[in-house]
Amino acid sequence: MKGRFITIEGGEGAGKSSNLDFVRRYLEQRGVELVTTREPGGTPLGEAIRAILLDRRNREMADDTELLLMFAARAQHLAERILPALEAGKWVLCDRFTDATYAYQGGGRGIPGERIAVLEQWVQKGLQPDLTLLLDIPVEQGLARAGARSAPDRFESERIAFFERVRAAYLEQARRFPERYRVIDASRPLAQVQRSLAEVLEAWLAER
Ligand code: Z5A
Repeated sequence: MKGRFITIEGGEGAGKSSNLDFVRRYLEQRGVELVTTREPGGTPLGEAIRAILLDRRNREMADDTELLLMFAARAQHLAERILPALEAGKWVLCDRFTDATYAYQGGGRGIPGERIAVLEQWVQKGLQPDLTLLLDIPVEQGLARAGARSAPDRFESERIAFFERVRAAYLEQARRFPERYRVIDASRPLAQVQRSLAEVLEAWLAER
């Protein structure tokens, strides 16, 4: 497998969408052939699963159902888009991946990490991102940013304590995997966040 796999993670209002395009342009300007995608979603089937997951009417969804749907969408995404792209030598830039499962279903919902790890191994067969950019922001600041947008989906309707656990779980993942994680302080103005992203990417590319 020749391509590289980069993921962008963060809690509510961290600015993933705002920064994904910046990262995409940064890499393309350096001649990288890139596939940009997202989770849950990224394929027609995955996007249909995403709609079920985000629909506020599905408030009775059991935690295990949510977890299994995340990995069902991921299995399709890997088979249909991510693995073929990497095998063709393209790079993949993905808005959220399995670290989000450890953060939201693990930290947020309280599902034990060992159970998530079983599905991770089953579905990914050892594949991990080469680089994970974590946009970290205090929960209240992120929620204030996100609150300025459209009506909240099923996740966005959660309470502050849920998002505090999500943030803590992300930071714990970053501590567990320092070799692939880069934590960026996303509480600063966008131009400063993007300056940090450029520095991180420049250093990371220089190590390759
Ligand atoms: N989920 C899960 O539970 N388990 C999993 O395994 C996976 C996902 C893969 C959908 O994902 C949900 O799926 C997500 C977790 C769950 N639930 N939530 N919440 P998503 O990626 O679509 O969800 P999202 O968090 O809503 O992503 P987003 O739309 O990309 O939002 P964002 O990170 O907050 O980014 P943003 O839209 O760029 O920024 C928010 C606002 O802040 C916007 O008005 C910007 O203009 C502003 N902004 C951004 N950066 C700045 C700075 N630096 N300064 C000032 N203002 C800023």
